[in-house]
Amino acid sequence: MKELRTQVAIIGAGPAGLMLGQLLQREGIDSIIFERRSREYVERRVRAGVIEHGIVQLINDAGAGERMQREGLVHHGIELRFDNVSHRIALSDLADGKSITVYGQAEVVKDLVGLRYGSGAPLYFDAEVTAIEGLTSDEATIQVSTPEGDVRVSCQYVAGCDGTFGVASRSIPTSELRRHERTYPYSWLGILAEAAPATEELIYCRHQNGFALYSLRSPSVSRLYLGVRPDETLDEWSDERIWAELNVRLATEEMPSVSQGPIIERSITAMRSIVNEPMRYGRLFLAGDAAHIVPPTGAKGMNLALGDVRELFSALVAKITHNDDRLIDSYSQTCLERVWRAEEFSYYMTQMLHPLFDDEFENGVQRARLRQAITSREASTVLARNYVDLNSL
Ligand code: FAS
Ligand code: PHB
Repeated sequence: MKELRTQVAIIGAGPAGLMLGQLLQREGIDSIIFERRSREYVERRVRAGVIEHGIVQLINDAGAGERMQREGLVHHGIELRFDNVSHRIALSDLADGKSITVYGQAEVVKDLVGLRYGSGAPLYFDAEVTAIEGLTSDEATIQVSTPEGDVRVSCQYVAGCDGTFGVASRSIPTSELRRHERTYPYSWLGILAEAAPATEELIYCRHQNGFALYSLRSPSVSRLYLGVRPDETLDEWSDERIWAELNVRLATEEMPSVSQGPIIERSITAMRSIVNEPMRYGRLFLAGDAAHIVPPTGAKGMNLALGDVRELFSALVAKITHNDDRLIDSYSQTCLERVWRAEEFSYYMTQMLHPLFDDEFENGVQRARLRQAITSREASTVLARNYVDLNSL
């Protein structure tokens, strides 16, 4: 069996693992990234689309923002739409001039993969981590299965950036790990379409038929979502049915229909909230979806992941370079305070915008929340500050 040694072994080449590798590399700290999927698969995966103000700064500070600055779309507001009427939330006016940038997660991943390869730092695709040992010993080891054979890696620390239900969170003894979970009674059907968006800003819509979101990726590519029942499958949704339902839910007098075009990607994603506590066990640190899941209504998934990485990077530098344990000892608690704030905001946005078909009381509460969000300056300010920069609050 091949043997490798590094300071930090990173499991997963999603935004969290790649960003951590980029930051450590710039600091001169050795790391190796292992990703079980292929490069093509990881770079093609369509997921998040909105980057918070502070996370845009992090990406730029990490030297990974050149294309994002060129191609990303800076937005200063979003729309809340219900009863076929739109209400703008002036994000920047309400949140000290801060803005969001619309730039697909797949583009962030491509940029970080390119930087990793350009630096020559090790990044292995088709390399699945199958076991993690020695987390409470003098050094940890991970086992990796690759097409060329198995690899054993000795390291000082393991960064579990392997998403939900990955080997990292499973390596924390069940006596130590507490998992908190909420599953919502709906899923999101998402499409990517070659169609110039009919809107300048994102539209979050609550319609009696269900939720809809009008987002975008570029001036010629739209990203749209429909709330659907959790048991629905893609083969129940023809292109015609998708477009017809998007038009019904999003139509207003000013925008009677969405722009249509060839659908180039489609998926259905379950809506869940998950928090794993603690986010550290010995030499193992969880970051990103390995530690938490949020329903995408608050656009927090990737932002939360990169917020964890910002914290983990500082903690590892303090320990490895200055032998200072304080930040690694407080890592889990520091992150979890921010994680629960993101869970609360995502829960608030999700509950407010997804009508229930058998609970008129809940629907009444949702409508009251929506009306407060657009009529009360205090409520819209809290929404704007959470939406535009929660990870920096
Ligand atoms: P990721 O899941 O991105 O990356 C983990 C990586 O680890 C994966 O590439 C996986 O292959 C790899 N891995 C797993 N086990 C491994 C092993 N044993 N060995 C090696 N590698 C391993 N967020 C939003 O804000 N907006 C959205 O619209 C949105 N849509 C989403 C749609 C879907 C279908 C999913 C699943 C998530 C979505 N999210 C969305 C959330 C998403 O953006 C995540 O928050 C983000 O990918 C988190 O990044 P990571 O923590 O790096 O995890
Ligand atoms: C997206 O563009 O994919 C997107 C935007 C905002 C969300 C979720 C997804 O809340």
